Amino acid sequence: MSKTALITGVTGQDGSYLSEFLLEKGYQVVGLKRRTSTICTERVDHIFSHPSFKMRYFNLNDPGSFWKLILEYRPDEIYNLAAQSHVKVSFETPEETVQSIALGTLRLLEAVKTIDPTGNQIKVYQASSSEMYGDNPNYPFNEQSRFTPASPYACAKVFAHNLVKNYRESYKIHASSGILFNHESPRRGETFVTRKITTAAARIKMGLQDKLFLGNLEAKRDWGFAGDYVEAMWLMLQQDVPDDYVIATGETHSVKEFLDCVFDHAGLSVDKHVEIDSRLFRPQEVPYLLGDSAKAKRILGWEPKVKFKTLAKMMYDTDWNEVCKTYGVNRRKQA
Ligand code: NDP
Ligand code: GDR
Repeated sequence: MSKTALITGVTGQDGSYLSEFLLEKGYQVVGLKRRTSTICTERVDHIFSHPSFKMRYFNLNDPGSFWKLILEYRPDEIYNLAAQSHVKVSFETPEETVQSIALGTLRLLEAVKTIDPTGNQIKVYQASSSEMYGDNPNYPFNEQSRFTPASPYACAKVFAHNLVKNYRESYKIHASSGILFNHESPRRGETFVTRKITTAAARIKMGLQDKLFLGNLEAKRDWGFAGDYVEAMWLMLQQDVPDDYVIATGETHSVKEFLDCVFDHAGLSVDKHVEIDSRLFRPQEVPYLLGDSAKAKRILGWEPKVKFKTLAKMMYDTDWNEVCKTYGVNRRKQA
């Protein structure tokens, strides 16, 4: 019998890669999406008619909506990916952020604990984040490193992370948290810095815009490829014992390095096209993130495959091809 997985946040970057990954493994995938005023399913449209894929409405702020779905599908695995996931936006909408991440996770854990009191049937994956380390200066970060969250988003993720541990220890539910460092892809949301850079570079190259406005270029991130990271989520739920795992590349690069890499590849001048806009700085910054995923390598056998420069070029090339498809070959020749 094939396994059934429920994925919250299926319309997001990770939800789409994880759905593909699980469908290839023969899972029945039930993707949960919230209602939005415009259709925003483009990341999963290509699998919509797959016979093992279903999409259902839910909302993390509406516990009844996922209680019903857990009872209806009796999933083997639940991947809790839904969240207001933008760090800077979390300073502007802290309550929505905390509701979706902290209370959303609590509601999900309560449902699992009550529906599966033995903890034998449902395994849960929680999307924890490297943002939880905040401005802790003692990198590289592993599962023992101290959390010093520096945004409402990170505070909510720490809350959810601690809850998962607490429910695991108190009620023996099989819940694991992946402390994932930044992971990107051509499907990354356009307001995160990597994709903002690659979409703008492609548009500048095509002559559709002239300037790219950015905030802090000095911040350093441990950037990996989302396609590699969803495998780690799945591996965590295949273990007999639930636990926490850091998932990272072990390399860190500044925003400036990512920008230079993309603009070099596109044949564009940073000096001519990029300007700093103070409105894009955050009330508190996370200056330096570097992960140590030795535990994931040792226990899960997981290692990242895609490297920094390959990732940056992959993202730019996809955006460039998209711009060419939309605006035509003639314009491409002029660019
Ligand atoms: P995205 O922002 O791409 O996707 C987030 C998903 O959550 C979307 O499907 C969104 O729906 C949904 N969502 C937001 N709020 C609600 C709500 N109240 N109820 C129901 N659904 C909601 O994030 P990613 O795919 O990049 O990340 C997945 C998870 O992993 C998130 O929890 C994120 O915080 C975490 N994470 C991400 C990292 C990364 O580098 N990508 C690193 C570490 C952790 P809609 O499409 O309608 O907006
Ligand atoms: P982050 O990703 O905050 O690390 O959270 P983001 O790409 O938003 O920022 C990375 C760094 O770039 C700097 N920056 C800018 N950021 C954005 N978005 N826009 C800009 O114009 C800009 N200019 C500079 C930021 O200040 C920051 O230092 C992501 C999200 O996916 C979270 O959900 C996840 O938990 C963490 O990664 C790990």
